[in-house]
Amino acid sequence: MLMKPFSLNLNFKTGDLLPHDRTNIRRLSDMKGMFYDSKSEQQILEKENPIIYSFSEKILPEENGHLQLATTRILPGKIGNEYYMTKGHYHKRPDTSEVYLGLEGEGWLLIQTEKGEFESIQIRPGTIAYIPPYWGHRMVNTGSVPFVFFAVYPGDAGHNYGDIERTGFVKILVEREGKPVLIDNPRWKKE
Ligand code: S6P
Ligand code: ZN
Repeated sequence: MLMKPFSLNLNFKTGDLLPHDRTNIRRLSDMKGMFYDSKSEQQILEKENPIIYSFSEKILPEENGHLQLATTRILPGKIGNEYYMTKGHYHKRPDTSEVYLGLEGEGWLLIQTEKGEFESIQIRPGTIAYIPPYWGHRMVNTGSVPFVFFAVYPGDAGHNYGDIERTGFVKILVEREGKPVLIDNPRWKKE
């Protein structure tokens, strides 16, 4: 069936995408074990369960030829000295790419292959980052305000979180003397 063209409204400051079909909220309890300082994680969870990020999606057919549209808002904050971040994922169809556009706040895109090749790209409002096929991706908020970005990716890309949950990322972003620094992830293991 032929789909009718449509338009949406994207608020560059807040990331609100209107109309959207689904908003997902990820709290610290949804990311157990993903921040390296498990002691801080536990101490925080005993008192509260903070929202780390939320993302809103326009649901489109999960088919080759279509595109998916989403905005993400990562709150400012840290667990221990590691900045709030997305879980990160590979695509279920690994030969699919993605485009990120920074809208508000600042952060870093961490990207890696399954074999452990690693790159990072600083994202500011107006930065477009191209994530080629086969690279896992995670965004990190290193600023003091919400970090908001827009994503476009193939309709049938899907998400594979399992590999990242098992291995984490090669490097993690932590605050040292008030500045973001990339350090080796002590938990990184090759498959
Ligand atoms: C989807 C795209 C984003 C993320 C969102 C949340 O391919 O990369 O919409 O889904 O930023 O991150 P994550 O890693 O929890 O899916
Ligand atoms: Zn993706």
